[in-house]
Amino acid sequence: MGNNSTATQLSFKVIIIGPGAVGKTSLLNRFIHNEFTLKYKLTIGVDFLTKTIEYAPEKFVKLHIWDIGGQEKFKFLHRSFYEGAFGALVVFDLSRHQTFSNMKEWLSEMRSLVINDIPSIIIGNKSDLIPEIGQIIDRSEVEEYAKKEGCLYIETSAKNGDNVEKAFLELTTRMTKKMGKLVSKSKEES
Ligand code: G3D
Ligand code: MG
Repeated sequence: MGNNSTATQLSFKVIIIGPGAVGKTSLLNRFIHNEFTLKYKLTIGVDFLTKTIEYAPEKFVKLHIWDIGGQEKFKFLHRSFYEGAFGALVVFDLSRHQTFSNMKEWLSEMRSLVINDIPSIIIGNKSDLIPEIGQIIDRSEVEEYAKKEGCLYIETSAKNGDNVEKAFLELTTRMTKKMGKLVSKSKEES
């Protein structure tokens, strides 16, 4: 094969998790806009969306994004939901304090079910409400927690779009870096 060979397109499974009504589906809709195919997976009851993004000039990856949908409560389904995930967005709601501690449980459950450590971003969503209701969750506490867990922390608004694209891009960058490391490691070993 010469230089003309077309590279196979990378694709990653990404999961979006967190307590109910924090805005997971809204974030996904905001990110995907109208360029989405919605396939409802009856078997496991999750929404599955696909989007190809250009994460660097001329570099594309396809994201298969799994939204846990209304199945948050059915813990026995979580294992198959997590299977094969290569990146995660872990969401809480900046307007409801309880969702911050619930989100921590989601992150630790994910860590117990996903075999390898996968790039994860903690998202505080509904930042558009802060001017109205004030900063009810201490940002430095969230940042400290995120750092301890090795995650980036980003505040988003699915409503006005703030930082939504950024969150997915940051996650993609981390996943491609991780993939690059895995590839070079396997080359060293062979
Ligand atoms: P979920 O998928 O995590 O369960 P949804 O959450 O995306 O269904 O959103 C739950 C509710 O929060 C929805 O309101 C939605 O409009 C609202 N929401 C989602 N993201 C934002 C945001 O960034 N800002 C604000 N202000 N609201 C948001 P309803 O009233 O339809 O239940
Ligand atoms: Mg939802």
